[in-house]
Amino acid sequence: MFVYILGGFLGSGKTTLLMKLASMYTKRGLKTALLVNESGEIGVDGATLRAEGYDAIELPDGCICCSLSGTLQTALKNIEDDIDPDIIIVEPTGLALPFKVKDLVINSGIETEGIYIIGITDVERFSLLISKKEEFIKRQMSGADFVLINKMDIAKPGQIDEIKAWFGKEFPEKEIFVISAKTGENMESVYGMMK
Ligand SMILES: Nc1nc2c(ncn2[C@@H]2O[C@H](COP(=O)(O)OP(=O)(O)OP(=O)(O)O)[C@@H](O)[C@H]2O)c(=O)[nH]1
Ligand SMILES: [Mg+2]
Repeated sequence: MFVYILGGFLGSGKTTLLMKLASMYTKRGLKTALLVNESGEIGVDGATLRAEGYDAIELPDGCICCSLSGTLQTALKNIEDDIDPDIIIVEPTGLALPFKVKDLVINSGIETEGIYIIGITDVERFSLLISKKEEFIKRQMSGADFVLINKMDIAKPGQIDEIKAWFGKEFPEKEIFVISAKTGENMESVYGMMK
């Protein structure tokens, strides 16, 4: 079983990406379970995902990297026991720190073959976010195994280069993919990174 954690700020496109990845894995014939931690705003909830035919578990309000850590670990155990999927995709809230979520997965007692963090950022609000919350974004992206710059379909000239430059300075070792989770543009390169 492989676990993927989608780490990215509010509205960066985690749920949109989650749906694309789930569909890709289903096409590959792999059993996929989705674990979402909705923050109580608009968004795709567990019921919607189940209606799409996915095994989806929704965790209630609160953050899985802090107040709901026990709930997360119980949910992972239940997924292993009841669903026994090939892949688990976890979407924490946009305020979660993915490396904390990863530690919780490691300590949950489930047996995994690998746990990966996908960092996701979007062209729409990157500048604003960095001007206001740069330290948080650094911590949020710090554990990412690779990074997606999402919403390329609405990028203005220079925006993608600006984000690449920031990552190049802060995290020169991280591989970056420029994608649109919405239109599917360049998603093949992301699928290529996934087990
Ligand atoms: N243009 C464009 N819009 C996108 C893309 N990906 C996501 N969106 C839109 O951005 C908004 C937020 O996307 P979500 O997938 O819900 O983002 P999220 O990270 O799950 O948001 P939270 O769970 O609320 O933190 C939605 O209106 C999406 O349709 C993209 O590639 N291009
Ligand atoms: Mg979401």
